[in-house]
Amino acid sequence: MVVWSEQELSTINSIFSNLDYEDIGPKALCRCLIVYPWTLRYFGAFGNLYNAEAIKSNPNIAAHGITVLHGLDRAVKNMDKIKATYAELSVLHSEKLHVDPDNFKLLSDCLTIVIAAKMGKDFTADTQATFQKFLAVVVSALGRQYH
Ligand code: HNI
Repeated sequence: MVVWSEQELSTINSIFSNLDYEDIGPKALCRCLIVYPWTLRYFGAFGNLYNAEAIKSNPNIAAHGITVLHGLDRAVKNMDKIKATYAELSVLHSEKLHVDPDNFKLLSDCLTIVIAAKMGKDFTADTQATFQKFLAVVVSALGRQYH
């Protein structure tokens, strides 16, 4: 089981309670799709994703970025049982969507960069360490139902 210090819990709660989901979610997903274009393959039904401008102005991508970011709320609310919390989403991504689990890490790195840019000097090394620990646990939980 993952152990969280009071400091880590408070850092995670503070990041998420100040998060602008409508801004950060789309930016993180767009960055992932632009920097790692092979991740576009899962979004064939989302309309025009021809280039970076098309990706950034695609309303389906923006909406999905918000959905994914809200997907992290489940972890924030269940810090003591993150693995169990993502069991169902892990099965969905594996068996139905066939998303390569390596991509979870790519998206989480993009999210870290977007949040760092937004928080500026408040995104200290300690904040980064805690946030990356949090995302690593989520990524591991999402990858758990793959076989
Ligand atoms: Ni992901 C659907 C959460 C990473 C491709 N994804 C979801 C849903 C949530 C979610 C929540 C909606 C489920 C539902 O409808 O019941 N995804 C997350 C989280 C992460 C993640 C928390 C990692 C941090 N997903 C990824 C990655 C990809 C991805 C890295 C592909 C590169 N996800 C999808 C696709 C769907 C999806 C595709 C279905 C979209 C649709 O509406 O058709």
